[in-house]
Amino acid sequence: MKPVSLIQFLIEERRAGHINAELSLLIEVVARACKRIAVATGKGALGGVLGAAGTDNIQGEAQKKLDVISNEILLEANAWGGHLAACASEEMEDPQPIPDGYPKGQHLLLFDPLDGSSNIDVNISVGTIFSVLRCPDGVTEPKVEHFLQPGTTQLAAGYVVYGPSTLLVLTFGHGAHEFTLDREIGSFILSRRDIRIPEETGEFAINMSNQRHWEAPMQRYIGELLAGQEGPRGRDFNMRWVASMVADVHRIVTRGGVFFYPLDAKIKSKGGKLRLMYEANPMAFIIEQAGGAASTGRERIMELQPTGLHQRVPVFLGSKQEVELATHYHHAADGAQG
Ligand code: AFP
Repeated sequence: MKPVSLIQFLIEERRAGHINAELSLLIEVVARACKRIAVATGKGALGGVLGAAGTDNIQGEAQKKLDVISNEILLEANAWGGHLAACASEEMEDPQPIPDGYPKGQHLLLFDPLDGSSNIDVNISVGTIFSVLRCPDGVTEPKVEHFLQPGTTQLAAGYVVYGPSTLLVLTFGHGAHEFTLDREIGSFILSRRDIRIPEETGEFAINMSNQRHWEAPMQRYIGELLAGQEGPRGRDFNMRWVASMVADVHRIVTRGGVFFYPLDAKIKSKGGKLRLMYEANPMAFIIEQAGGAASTGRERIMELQPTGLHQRVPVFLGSKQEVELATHYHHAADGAQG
């Protein structure tokens, strides 16, 4: 079969009526920016880009130099194309308007420019996550409130993994598709169309060091997995934790599995660890499009009405049966308490 480039794929999606020309251009621009981020991350120590930037982001987390560089690459690439009304990023407190003098479009772009950045210095996969929303009609100066749309309204979502190879996984709500960067010709090439996540799995991902801080239903669910063949599940489960969400999610969309970043006593007041608008929602959209499920343990992630640009939520996602069972344990515990 002849290789299909991202550009060809976008043209097909336009012809199928799944996207318009502006959204197609937006994805091309994001993909091009991610190629530049791949080059910057790939240089490692030789590029002088490793280590801390000496600043904190809006969440109070120390920024890596590559966090700042990746954010600038995405902002700069998207400023002038005429496809965006505004951008929002993990690295900036407020949305970034399109600079004066450039045409404005109808889309809102949210991104985590470099997810898993604490892994950069040890040469483990990191990634970019993005979500695209429509700017409400008649709004010319988008504010935070215009971004606060539930995940079900996303027009597109994707992530790029900067690993042994650079990969883009993309959805417009008509399946999830994977593209691999051909470094020699500089193009993303379709490598898997219509990804499907197996409903069942024997592999889970969670940071076990937080176990003692979890809520009772999470303790129960993971306790049963750990009990293996002798426990109520009657079989053994394997565990993986990269601590780069993009890498953990990509493993799940490749060979199945389930990922959890649940609520725990240390982060309860913040609402969770991962960010709804540019981590949980886009990943939930991709996972659902690939036949999986995504929940907070209590509600479907994509149905949450956001209350803040940098809002955090618990995240359970991946193989349907496991997400549903863990969610069921939370509902059962809530019911018993109520
Ligand atoms: P960083 O971007 O600060 O490295 O955080 C990564 C992340 O947001 C997500 O990608 C991981 O799944 C999760 O945090 C890892 O969290 P722990 O370090 O608490 O395991």
